[in-house]
Amino acid sequence: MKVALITGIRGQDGAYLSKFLLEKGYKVVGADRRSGDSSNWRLKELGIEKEIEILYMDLLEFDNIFRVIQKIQPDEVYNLAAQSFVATSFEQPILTAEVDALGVNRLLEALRLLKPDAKFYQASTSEMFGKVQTIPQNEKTPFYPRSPYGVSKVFGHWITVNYRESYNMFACSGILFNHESPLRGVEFVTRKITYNLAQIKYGLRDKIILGNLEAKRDWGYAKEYVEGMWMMLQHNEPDDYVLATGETHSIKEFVEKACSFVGYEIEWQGEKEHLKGIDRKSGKVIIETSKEFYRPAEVDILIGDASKAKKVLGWEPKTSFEKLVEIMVDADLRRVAQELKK
Ligand code: NAP
Ligand code: F7E
Repeated sequence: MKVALITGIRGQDGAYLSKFLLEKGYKVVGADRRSGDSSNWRLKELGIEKEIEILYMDLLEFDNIFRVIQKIQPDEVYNLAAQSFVATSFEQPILTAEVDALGVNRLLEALRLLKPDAKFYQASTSEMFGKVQTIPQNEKTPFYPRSPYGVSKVFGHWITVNYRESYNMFACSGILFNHESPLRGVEFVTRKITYNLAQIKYGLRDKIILGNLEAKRDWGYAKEYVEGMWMMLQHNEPDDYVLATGETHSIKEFVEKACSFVGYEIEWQGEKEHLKGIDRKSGKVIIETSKEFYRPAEVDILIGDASKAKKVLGWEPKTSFEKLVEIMVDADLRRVAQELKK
């Protein structure tokens, strides 16, 4: 039985990847930093909470990482742990760098010393492209990060490449574009929209206040992206791959589509931080914007070219933008209805 260690086990991707690897017959060990929230809601929703061994491991603490690797001797390590919220990285740039940059180095160093033949996956990100230098972006596009998060992830990416080239380790960096799902944290814009819309639908809220609605993202379905992570580690050579859909949509489009699934037709009035989204039938203001949710530097557009992953790994996304929005809206309508029954 292969042993996989997943850091960030309680995050969106950690949950989907765990389920996928359990179905493949892996023993899954989850590294949990032991934060205040011990609800494990994602693992519970997927019905796998009891099938995973959870060990405490924080990417900030080298000795802790060292002991965990020594104890479990993993065959594959998926480093999904991160301070992953871009907005917070402007408030906590040093913590973000400690976890998202040096944390990767700590983990790689422990593996080099204790289990150099383990296969390693680093969760890199399209945020590294930031102020994009080409459209679309692929593995050869130069990085121009626009946040402390993006800058830290560039270090994480290059240190992964460096350990591969210096020590011949099987280390891969997956440059994943935004991937969403019903398990996405509510601080991220897609889930913020779908969850709050469901609350509006059930009369628990009046409106949603958002930031920059003009930004464009390449949004895929997280469940499919974790399969791509695993495929990278099964290939005979370690390498770096972009995973993306090749389509881009603005936040505004996401709002319009999500609203249409709950029966609202949005008409926009005003501009930028004075923009309002009004339901045509009822005349109710559903969306407002505020400077509070704008970032000091924005990533305006992302659109990925995943043709290498398709050609070499046989990976390609299957779920359309429209379907993804529908899946998320449906899940939140169900959740809010259940919350009301309690
Ligand atoms: P997520 O839901 O925010 O999960 C991140 C996890 O990292 C959380 O479980 C968190 O623990 C854990 N963590 C934070 N600080 C830690 C530390 N010091 N030590 C150990 N664990 C720590 O993120 P996700 O969406 O699943 O993304 C997974 C990874 O892919 C992240 O590295 C993210 O940066 C990267 N990524 C995500 C996307 C995307 O669109 N989702 C795209 C590209 C790359 P708690 O549960 O205790 O908070
Ligand atoms: O923002 C705009 C915001 O926070 C998307 C992480 O998984 O993907 C994610 O990072 C866009 C930005 O995701 C609100 O300004 C408008 O332009 O959902 P987000 P992100 O910053 O793209 C990448 C690939 C990662 O690697 C990250 O870990 O939406 N936006 N209004 C808003 N964003 C938020 N959060 N909240 C708003 O109210």
